[in-house]
Amino acid sequence: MENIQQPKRVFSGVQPSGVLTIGNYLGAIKNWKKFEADEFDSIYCVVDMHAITVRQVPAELRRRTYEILALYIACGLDPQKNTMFVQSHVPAHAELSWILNCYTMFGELSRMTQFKDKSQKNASNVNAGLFDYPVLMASDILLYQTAIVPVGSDQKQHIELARDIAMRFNQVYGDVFTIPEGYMEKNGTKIMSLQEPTKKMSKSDENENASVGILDERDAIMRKFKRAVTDSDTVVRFADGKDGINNLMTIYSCFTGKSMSEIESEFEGKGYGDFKLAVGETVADGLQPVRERFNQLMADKAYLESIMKEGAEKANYFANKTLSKVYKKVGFVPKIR
Ligand code: ATP
Ligand code: LTN
Repeated sequence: MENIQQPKRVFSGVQPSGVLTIGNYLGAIKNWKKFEADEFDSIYCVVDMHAITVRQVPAELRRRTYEILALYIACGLDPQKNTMFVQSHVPAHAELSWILNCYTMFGELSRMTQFKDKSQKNASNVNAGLFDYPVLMASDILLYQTAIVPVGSDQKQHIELARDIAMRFNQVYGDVFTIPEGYMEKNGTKIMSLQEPTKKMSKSDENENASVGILDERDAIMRKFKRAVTDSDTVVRFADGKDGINNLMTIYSCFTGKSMSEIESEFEGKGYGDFKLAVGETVADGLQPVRERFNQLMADKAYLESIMKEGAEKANYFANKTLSKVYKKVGFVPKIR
């Protein structure tokens, strides 16, 4: 008999915790398009439950949840070919999370660098959810029997933990979970701050010149690139210690598809000023269609809601299959109907 291969499940998510940056775009969303091929079955989530690990203004959280969904589509994802949904619409995420908490060690969570960073940044609100964040993320991934998780490199440690939890559970109960693998591009998995190029560009950075938003206007984009921190050298080349220039070259390369040596030749004999201008223009041009599509989508809430609804129905179906299996394995009495 012909061996019909099951499509591989792909899962990823973004928090509606701020305005998305070109870091989120290049490190994550832009790369998801390739998983629309037949051999994959992709699910993208707006992880609102993760977002509340840091205090959010409710009306803003609601608006941003719509915005992230609109951005998924505006960045090129076809809602017919991908399942898109909102995390809090699928209760199984919270339910599995509780179970997996009992299979995750305190020591493991204490070692998570994101927890350490965020505890420092939010010193007055180091809540249990912030500590437990990676377990909810493991639940997101494992509920859908995910094989591939496309993310930026800052999420590597969380994916490793999700794998460890899955293996630990499977060792006790048999093959319940697929063991997921992180997927990172060679280029663009860590876009750096334009102001402190040794730090990751982050949507929650207070310095607005540090990050470029996917929805920034052309003027703002040009201004931010003009002000980007570089070095005292004058040659556009990719080299150790040239963090600012390396970062700008990476961004330029992601938008144009040019290699580092092609970029070096293109700007031979030209100064940083010309280079920054070119990067700004390329980024502004590249994002223009995204911004236009985004504005159209945000004007049609009913359409976005129809996608959320359909996505949640599919996601609930898949997620509940895994959750029932887990409940049975750990010894819970099935619901009496
Ligand atoms: P926050 O600053 O609120 O912690 P964030 O900007 O890190 O958020 P997330 O929602 O946590 O964004 O991440 C969404 C996706 O974007 C993840 O896959 C993450 O790895 C990726 N990502 C975030 N920042 C960058 C960056 N600077 N470079 C590349 N990828 C990134
Ligand atoms: N922690 C992730 C967001 C996230 C995620 C996920 C990514 C939550 N659940 C599941 C991939 C798969 C972040 O990017 N900060």
